[in-house]
Amino acid sequence: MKTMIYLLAFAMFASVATAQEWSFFDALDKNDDGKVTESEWLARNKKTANKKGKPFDPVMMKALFQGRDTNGDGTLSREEVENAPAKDKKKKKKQN
Ligand SMILES: [Ca+2]
Ligand SMILES: [Ca+2]
Repeated sequence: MKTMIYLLAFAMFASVATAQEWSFFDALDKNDDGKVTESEWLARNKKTANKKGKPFDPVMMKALFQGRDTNGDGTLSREEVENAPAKDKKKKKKQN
């Protein structure tokens, strides 16, 4: 069940991320302290959703945040942010 939510969130997120060439981590890390807190994460995703006129689902976004927080410290490092969909993104780029 949790996996399904994550996959759904991932699919939604991936479509947003692929359109962006700039550093997603830098966009998320508003206060530049080198880590993305849950509130930074939610704020950014909410902004993106609003911009695109899409509904913002904080529960889904929280699940996505937790899915990325691989070491479970409650914040996302640059590595954690860039590892999940970025890998996928590079693969797709190579094929094109
Ligand atoms: Ca931060
Ligand atoms: Ca972490």
